Amino acid sequence: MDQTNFKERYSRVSQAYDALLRKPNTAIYSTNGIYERYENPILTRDHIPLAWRFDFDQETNPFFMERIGFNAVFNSGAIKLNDKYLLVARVEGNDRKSFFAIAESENGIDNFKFWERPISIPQNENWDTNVYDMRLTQHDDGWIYGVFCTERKDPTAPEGDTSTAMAEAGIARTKDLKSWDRLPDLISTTGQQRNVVLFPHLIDGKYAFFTRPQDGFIDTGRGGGIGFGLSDTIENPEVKEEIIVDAKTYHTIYEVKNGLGPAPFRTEKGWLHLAHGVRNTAAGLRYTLYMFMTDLEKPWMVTHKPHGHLIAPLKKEREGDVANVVFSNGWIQDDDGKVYIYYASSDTRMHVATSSIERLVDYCMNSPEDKLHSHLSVQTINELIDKNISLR
Ligand code: M1P
Repeated sequence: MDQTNFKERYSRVSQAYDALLRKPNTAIYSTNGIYERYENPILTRDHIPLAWRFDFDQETNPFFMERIGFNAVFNSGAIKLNDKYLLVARVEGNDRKSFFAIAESENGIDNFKFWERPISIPQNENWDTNVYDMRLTQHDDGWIYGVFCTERKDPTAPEGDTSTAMAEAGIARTKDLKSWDRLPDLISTTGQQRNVVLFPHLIDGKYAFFTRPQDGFIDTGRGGGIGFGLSDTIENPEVKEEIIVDAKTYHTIYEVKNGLGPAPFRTEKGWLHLAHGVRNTAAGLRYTLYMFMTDLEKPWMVTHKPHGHLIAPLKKEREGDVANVVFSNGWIQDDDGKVYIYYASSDTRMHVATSSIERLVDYCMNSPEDKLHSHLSVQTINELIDKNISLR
């Protein structure tokens, strides 16, 4: 076959793209009973619209070659709006620049299709070099906020150092996800911030943020874990004091660092949180997802925390640009309590797992905690065995 013929290539590439967008997704039977994984990833670089990649003009692109390449689609914020399941995906080009683009599905599990254009985020005076990992919050004030990481070269980096970067929390808001206003970046007392999430309600008349203080770009250093702080206004956001909600802790799945995922869900029993935890291994950092619950009135106070991870990278999820990573910054709750957990694997592609508020609350409230020592883990297992023996 002639691989350079414009018409043949156009037809073949278009057919494959259309087939991918129509591909159904099926739940895999869950042995843990907490959530279901699905057979296929829901969003990949192959879902990028062809009009973003190819020049359709035979005069200027006689071989129908790709003109703009895309590397990955991952860490997506999520929201249900006008009955559509929407992901604000982190799209990474071959040039390594990430930006945001919205993909829409009727059912939240398959047939995700990108909107016609990516999002154009307005720039403040200090331009972003790179943006990623947007958390969406439908706030009581009527706006939908997107809080994301804005990355710029560290101005204090010594001459010749072309890689040391600074991470801060950028903030934009919208009513329709189409036009966005940019607010100033969040100011905090710590050097850098990533994984910042806006809480949906005011607390004592102030905007409340979950933060992740860090004193280096990769290394959180003295930043102790998932933090929390209040800002008087959202137009000039500044958190003057941060308390640690969930500390990084020796010999846990969040020993090196952790960070909140999406904005938490309110339930009758407390706030449900999804977060990522990072530990180090001989093969590099391993990112897994875990959950905890906080007090309804004091969302900065942890009330329940199951041991270990909820979702860890499995099989093909382990492969990708940054191997052995699962990361989530988006989930959706339906009116009937069904929960769609959107997670990325290995900084490469997006997946969905489904559960329910009822099941996740049960999981958080009734799973044993990490008691931080092997012999106590054995004791916990023996307690369950004893109970089961007594039922015989
Ligand atoms: O590469 C894994 C993840 O690393 C960062 O997360 P954290 O700040 O917790 O280390 C982010 O760059 C994230 O986008 C990425 O998926």
